Amino acid sequence: MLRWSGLLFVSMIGWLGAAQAETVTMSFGGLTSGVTVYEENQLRLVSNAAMFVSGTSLPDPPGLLPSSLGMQFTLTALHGGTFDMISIDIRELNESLGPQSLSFIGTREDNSTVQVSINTDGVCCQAGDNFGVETFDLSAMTGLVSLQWFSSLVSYDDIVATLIPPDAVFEDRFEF
Ligand SMILES: [Ca+2]
Ligand SMILES: [Ca+2]
Repeated sequence: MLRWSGLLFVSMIGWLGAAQAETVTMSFGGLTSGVTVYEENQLRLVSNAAMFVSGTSLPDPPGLLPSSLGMQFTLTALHGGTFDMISIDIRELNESLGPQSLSFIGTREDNSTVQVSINTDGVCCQAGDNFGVETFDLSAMTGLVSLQWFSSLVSYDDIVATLIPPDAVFEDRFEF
């Protein structure tokens, strides 16, 4: 008669159907002036100075108005995975300022970085011209754990990103 002389371990490792990637937008509908943390749709934006509400001269008010030049913004995601940037809407604070330059720095899980620099066109802020808002393509920035930038003389709206779920590993161990 066959007898177990010891313990038999069976390890089962499999892939669950991965959760779907989801594209979300931070459109600042719940922003209140004076905060340094704002969360919307699983995205978290943290600043080192107060964020103000930009209530006018945007196609989809409100937006985000920085309280000081050069203040730092850090965008992260709350869903536990990484995120791919898609775009951000930016306009100059007023027409006399001319084109504004910004550099976005994305950090990946392995601490490598990817940078995208943009320049606005200097045109602002007529209603017939989308208030001078431009949508900037940040889709080169994929697999991020954070996105960081220092503000210039601009306001912001509609930060769009795709949330990439963490790898869903199913592991179970049976003991007989
Ligand atoms: Ca908005
Ligand atoms: Ca513009």
